[in-house]
Amino acid sequence: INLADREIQNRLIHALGQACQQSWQAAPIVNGDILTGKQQTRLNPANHRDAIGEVLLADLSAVDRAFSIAHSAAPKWANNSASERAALLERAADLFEEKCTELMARIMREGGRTLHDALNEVREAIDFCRYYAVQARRHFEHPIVLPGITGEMNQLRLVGRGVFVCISPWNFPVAIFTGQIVAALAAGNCVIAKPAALTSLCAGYVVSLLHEAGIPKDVLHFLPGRGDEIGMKLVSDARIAGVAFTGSTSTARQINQILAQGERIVPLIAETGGQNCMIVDSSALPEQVVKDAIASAFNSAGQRCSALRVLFLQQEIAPQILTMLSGAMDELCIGNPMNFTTDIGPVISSAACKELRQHCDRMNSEARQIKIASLSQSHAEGSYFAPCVYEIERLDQLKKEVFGPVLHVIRYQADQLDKVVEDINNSGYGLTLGIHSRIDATIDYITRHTHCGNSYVNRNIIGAVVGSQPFGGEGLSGTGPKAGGPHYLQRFATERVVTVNTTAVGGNAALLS
Ligand code: UN1
Repeated sequence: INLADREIQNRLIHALGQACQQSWQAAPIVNGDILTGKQQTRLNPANHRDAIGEVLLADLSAVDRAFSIAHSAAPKWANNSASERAALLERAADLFEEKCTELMARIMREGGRTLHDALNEVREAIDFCRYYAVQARRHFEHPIVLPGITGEMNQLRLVGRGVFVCISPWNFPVAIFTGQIVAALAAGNCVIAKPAALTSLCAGYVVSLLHEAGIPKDVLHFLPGRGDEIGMKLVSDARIAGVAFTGSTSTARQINQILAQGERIVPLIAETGGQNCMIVDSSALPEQVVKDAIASAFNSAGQRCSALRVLFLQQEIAPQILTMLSGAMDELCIGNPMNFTTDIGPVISSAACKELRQHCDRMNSEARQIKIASLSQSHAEGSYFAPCVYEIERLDQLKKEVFGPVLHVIRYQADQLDKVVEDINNSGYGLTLGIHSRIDATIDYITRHTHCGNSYVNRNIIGAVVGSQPFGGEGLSGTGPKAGGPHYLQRFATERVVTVNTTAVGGNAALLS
């Protein structure tokens, strides 16, 4: 879809307008049965008054039911051929394409994401389906034959582990939710999906499309609810075979602790927060820096774990960059996410606004405010938060990840680059990093010495592309492996080696052929 094309814009507006007329519902689904539960109304974060649908929260008893059905379904699903599972994922991708505007409408109205973000997000979900389908065929369809001594044959097989619990965030309510589930399914696992409470309408629709694509009802279950209730009960269950989690570092820690209790030893695949920095030296191109810093810090209202939080500017170039940055921020269009011209929509909730305000109050007393974008009266009714920039002195003034459109700037002297690198590493996070420089030796030094999962040189630091830029961090930013990368599915599987003595009486040479 080319959004610059007028004709396409008109068709999209029409389709979105129709999709937005509806009131949506999401309910727990176990074995295809739609369950009831406590009802919660979802309001549009762009105005806080538009009731966009109802979510029925899963009862705790649904957890046991989902586990027992998924557990029974697991052996058959794991023994299906990988290409059969891949074909279902490809059918799901086709359905997502067909239902693109319905998905976008939910992402915009429930998640407050802009039209451009919503379209990119649907594309990303489709990419995950197609990419993991290819990876499943490549790594799971045919066992690897390994060398051995004469008279023996060895075969390595990748097999689904059992029941995976997928717990997803609200900031990519369709793409990350879909990506986790389809990876676990492609690797041969059954799935119980727990969406973010704030974006369960998006998630419920995704599950209905996956079922429609042919994912068996006993293989994929859906339990909307609170993390500290349903989420905790799910990860406490003895039948769990693994967890895929994207969200905050503190929740990942909590999940780890719960998993460590009891008899189980199961993997946690966690993608968590970041304290992402961009280092700009005096050889950088100012126009490019400003464009990339703005996109990285403020796109999606800064609500990406990949977003830029701290801009390190070499002293010589700092005044010019800050003047240009401030001017460029005057051009940002903050407003209704449904409009084509909107750059920045609301943040997810008024609670998120409040937390950001608290951070800015602290910054107002201990840092220098460089810029704050202006909001108008029309923003008052939604959870809009004005993008802003503060100059601070040290990275450790930021105690934790600030999940919104707040950018921090730190100046450094030319001879302090190694100290900058050391400080970034000392934050403990290691997700994304930006470098703006035209000096190869500087780029090489930084990329070799920083512990970051994804480094971007002379460009923005968001929007990792499935298959090209596998995404995920290290340290406090996550366990890896990288989503959308060639090693992701393997982590959802267990490896089994079968060795056969082919010279034994009765010879079993055919067994592994
Ligand atoms: C997240 O915000 O949780 O690179 C992940 C990006 C996205 C991933 C963000 N593909 O911005």
